[in-house]
Amino acid sequence: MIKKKKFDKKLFKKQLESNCRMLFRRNLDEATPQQVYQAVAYSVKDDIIDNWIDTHKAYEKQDAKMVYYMSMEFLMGRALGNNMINLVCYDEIRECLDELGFDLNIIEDQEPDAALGNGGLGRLAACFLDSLATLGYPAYGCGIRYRYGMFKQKIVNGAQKEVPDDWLKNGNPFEIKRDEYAVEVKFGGYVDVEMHDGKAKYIQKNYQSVRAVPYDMPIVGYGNGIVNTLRIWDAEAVNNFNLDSFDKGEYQKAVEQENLARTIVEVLYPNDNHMAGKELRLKQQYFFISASVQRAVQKYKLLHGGDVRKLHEKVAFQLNDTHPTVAVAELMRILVDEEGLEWNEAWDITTKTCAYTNHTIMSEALEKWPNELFSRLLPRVYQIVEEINRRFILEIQKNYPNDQSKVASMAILYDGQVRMAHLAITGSYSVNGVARLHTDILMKRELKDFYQMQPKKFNNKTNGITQRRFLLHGNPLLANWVTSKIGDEWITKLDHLKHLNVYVDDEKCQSEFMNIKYQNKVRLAKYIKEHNDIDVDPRSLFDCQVKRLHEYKRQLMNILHVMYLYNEIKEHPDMDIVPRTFIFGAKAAAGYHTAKLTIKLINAVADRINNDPFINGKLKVVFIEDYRVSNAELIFAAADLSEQISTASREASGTGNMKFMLNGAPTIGTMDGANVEIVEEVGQENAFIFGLSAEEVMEYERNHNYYPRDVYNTDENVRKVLTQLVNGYYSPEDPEKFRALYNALLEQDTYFILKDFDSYKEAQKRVDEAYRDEKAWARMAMLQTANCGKFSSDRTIEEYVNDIWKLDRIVL
Ligand code: 26W
Repeated sequence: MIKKKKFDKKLFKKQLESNCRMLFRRNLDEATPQQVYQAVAYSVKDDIIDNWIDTHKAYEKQDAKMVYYMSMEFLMGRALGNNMINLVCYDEIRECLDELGFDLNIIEDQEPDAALGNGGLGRLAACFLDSLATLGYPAYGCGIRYRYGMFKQKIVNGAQKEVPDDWLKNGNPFEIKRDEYAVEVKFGGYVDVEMHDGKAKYIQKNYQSVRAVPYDMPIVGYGNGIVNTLRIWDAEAVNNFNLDSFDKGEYQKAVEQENLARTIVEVLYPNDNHMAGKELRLKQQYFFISASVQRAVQKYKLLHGGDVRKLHEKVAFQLNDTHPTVAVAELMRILVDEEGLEWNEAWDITTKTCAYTNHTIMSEALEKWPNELFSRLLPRVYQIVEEINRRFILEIQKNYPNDQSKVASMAILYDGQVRMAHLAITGSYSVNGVARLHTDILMKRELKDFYQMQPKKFNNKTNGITQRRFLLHGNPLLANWVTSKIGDEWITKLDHLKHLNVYVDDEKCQSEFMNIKYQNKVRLAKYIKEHNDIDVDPRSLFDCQVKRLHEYKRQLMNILHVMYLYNEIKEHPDMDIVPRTFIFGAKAAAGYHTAKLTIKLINAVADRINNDPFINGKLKVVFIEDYRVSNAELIFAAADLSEQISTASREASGTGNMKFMLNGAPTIGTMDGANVEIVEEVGQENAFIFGLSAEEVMEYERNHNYYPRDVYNTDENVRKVLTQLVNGYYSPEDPEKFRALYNALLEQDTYFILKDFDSYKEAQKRVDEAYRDEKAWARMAMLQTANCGKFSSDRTIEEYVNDIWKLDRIVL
């Protein structure tokens, strides 16, 4: 099955040498590490290109149905290592480089992460592309080629500072500009109606436009010769006008169009789960959607005799959250205005083409655009949304004749706003959540009325992750060990990991497994020493929480617990406690004050504890700067404990939880998102579960009867750590520094941190006890890896394919 091309080392070295000379006019031995990286990347691209061409030929020949995964975010990370892995020539290339005197790790470190995403949703898109290619399904990722990706995070005096991510500075060896597929995207102006043969034609006039130019990146399938495409759009100015024009109006417009092109793809919005409502963001959305949909329709017509009426038989658009939802209206516009179809027929095609995934129930993440803004920017698309809404309301009224409340809860246009989620649901044949609990909450609560009206649309697709990046590439020691025990089929069939279950009681295997963990901890300790100048003991328990900083994820609860432990050790110097290293990594949205203050608190606590000789190495706190895909791989491999402690009901799924599990770290967590299913796979007794259930949280919220002060009054530990937020214990220079955190906890505690604190503390105590029994712990760690099969994105993709997209595998 695995296609392993005979790797010709001599040829590869020649290619490498020649690429280096061609690109930099230098021989390899004179090249900088960055130049060597570039030369290696171009050589790997040489090895990809034939398969890339052949894959697309095969798609055309077989007239395959294609999914377009529409996403504002693709958090790809680095490409070189991943491409080498999937070409099944990683070891060979490493040997080549060794022989030439280069260290592949150092070469890989020259590549900037492609950080075109914020967090979970963007990384999920990247994992899905890997699985689609590996399973041999025809797919395009469609997104934006942001000039600047997710900002780089610097920690200066304990605070986050955002630095622009100039990821294209040295060029991007893997991308190919496809100027021949450029299309025009129009903004603003007004809509004129002209009559042609008794039929109204709607024409957008006096608009501004940009030229959307696609760049393609190869997505290499694992060992199967398939190469799919991530297509990201850049914006260029249309230059069919004359900048020297003496016509003032023309000149003005020319300048504006130039500006539009320059600004539109400038930067990724660094908000996670928070809608900022910026006009430029809506422009970005329409920009890449209009371009992608135009191109998909063009391509379909080219292959099908110019007739679009069976588009849905060969094309599916998967909308990654509400961000690309304007696709519903854009496809309608193309079918009705440009292809001349009747409304009903166009609507039938559209609603058989679009499918929508919901990734969050956080209300502040729901995208709603003011009608004024939407109609000014997209005048014709807005008219179409109005018509979709008008017809949808008629349908609601037909279903619920005497119930205006249903219109209020489901209409697309409401309260002066366009509700993008409602447009997505109405225009899609499938609506899915990303973990069982999340989908249940959508059906029973958030989208209850939609579910009642169209239950068949709703389905669950529990998220997954790709083992090719998060085990094979990120943890080579463990990957090799697994292969030595059960063979390498797990690389494409993660279920096979279950064969490890027979080894979990074998003491030799246990010590091999834990020895690998130890070596990965040494690797991370080295990284921490280099980047943070902190010495951490690889024999201590590595307790990790790495993810976006958000109140609902409760990094604050974690650090409050560290503060509590510190107090305990101070009070009982002989206290017997397993030495722990608490590792945090998180970016906060630039304008999210509470999140940024939490980062300051973590760093202040770290500073105090790490420099307190009294603590004697029992506690260390590390905040890893600029958490991103590339250093995440090191952290997952080295973790002993995975912190998944969101307020129950809030984390739609989580995917970091799966990455830790794969690498043998048990979870301390709430019954939220995919944690529920992780516990189901690994067993209650092999996880540290605590806290309110989703039901209980929602019950408190319904009844408004949670009073954080009650906890404060009765729990001495809580009182003590809260007081330390406002008495200067961690901020002698400014005792009031953490007042806002204190107030938020005591006045609202929206995320039930105080409520869950004691139960969290008890769960942590259970961890401490469990870790002392080395063999039992080794067993529990191995069980994580062994029972992780379900959480491969390969499984998730098979479900999308079977239930939603109905694709056929391609044979080369
Ligand atoms: C409009 C601003 C905005 C930006 C990003 C709203 C919402 C988002 C994303 C949906 C946030 C996100 O990444 N959600 C995460 O998606 C993951 C993949 O499904 C889940 O595992 C996480 O639980 C969910 O928070």
